[in-house]
Amino acid sequence: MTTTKVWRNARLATMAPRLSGLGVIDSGAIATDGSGRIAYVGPDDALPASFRSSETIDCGRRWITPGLIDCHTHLVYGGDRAAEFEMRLNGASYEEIARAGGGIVSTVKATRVASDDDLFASADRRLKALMAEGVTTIEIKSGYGLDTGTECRQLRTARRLGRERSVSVRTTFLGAHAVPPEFKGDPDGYIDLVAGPMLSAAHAQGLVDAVDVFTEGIAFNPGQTRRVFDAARSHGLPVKIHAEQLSNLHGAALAASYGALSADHLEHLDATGAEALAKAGTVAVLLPGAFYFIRETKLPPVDLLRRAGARIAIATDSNPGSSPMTSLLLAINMACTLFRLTPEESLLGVTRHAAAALGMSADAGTIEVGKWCDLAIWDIERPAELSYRIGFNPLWRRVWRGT
Ligand code: DI6
Ligand code: FE
Repeated sequence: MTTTKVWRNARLATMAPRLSGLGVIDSGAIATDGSGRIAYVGPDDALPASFRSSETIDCGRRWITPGLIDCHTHLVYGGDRAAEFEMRLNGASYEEIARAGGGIVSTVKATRVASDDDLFASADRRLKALMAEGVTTIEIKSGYGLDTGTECRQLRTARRLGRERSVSVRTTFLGAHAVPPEFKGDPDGYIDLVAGPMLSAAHAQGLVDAVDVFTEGIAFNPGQTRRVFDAARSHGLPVKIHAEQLSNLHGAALAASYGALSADHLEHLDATGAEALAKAGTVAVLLPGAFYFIRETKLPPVDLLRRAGARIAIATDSNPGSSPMTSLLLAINMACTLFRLTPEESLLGVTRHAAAALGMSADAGTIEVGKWCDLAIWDIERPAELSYRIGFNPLWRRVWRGT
């Protein structure tokens, strides 16, 4: 239950598009009316009289941003890959490990044998770490089940996190993440299952908000990607893509042609791909944790994306293989240090643009009247501190749907 509440004496980075830059209001107030949504945002001295007797939180001139949004995670899985980490440090590459039957498939085995409660408990610990840094919305993908039952179990666990914790969860079906052992050598046969009965079953249970494909040499080709996207379209579901992570298969442009919400990774994206994203309004999601963890050297073409006018979001890609990361603040620090995003771009990337990558712009991502009252209140002197510090958490209070 939410009640009428007002946060006063704060500096606001509303991220609202009609204000420039961060949408700063220097001496601001925010009120919620009990609906869990924002009823007033603006100058403190213009706070309507009706809110002046509400429960008041004096923010002591702290900064308030929208609650942060992690728009690309694989949070629910069994086991971990610390042993593989060791292997890599002894010389094996990510692709070699994947081809040798390690990589994603080893997490699939661990996920299939994990109980529902184990899946929930391990993901819950990771979720808590993200929430402690002000995350109020998170996307969680399947893709470590690769059979109908386990894919649905992953999505159900993700939805359960959303019911039991104070966070908004969006679930993405990623059946086309890797070819499971029982379809070894028959990726097309596996895509028959994914695009057919598997997606239908997950969707029929109401577990799917979007459909994703890992389009890559070690995963699925553009033709197979199309088949999954066509199936998604027939169910009326929006699509996303893992594209141009290790090579350029022109997956981003393909996804843009389906009006995808986002195309993610993008280290090997070219100018045509960047323009296709901008034109379609498909958000470019950069994942610096994976870039860092697999010691990638090809930088995503940030300048091409800027020049094309594409929106850029940043996420953790939290997963056991390529980005065992549960800090969105570290992700924006890396986006600035490794990818040379500006602090302003990086903050947009975990607020307004991250909301767009989830198709949630009407509810989240900015501090505007009518949106969910999801706030992060920070003990900082300027917003750039959020991407500047490394391993330091300046969160003072977190507000989800007004509480
Ligand atoms: N790209 C990635 O970086 C992760 N998945 C994907 O499609 C890797 C997932 C894993 O290695 O477990
Ligand atoms: Fe991913």
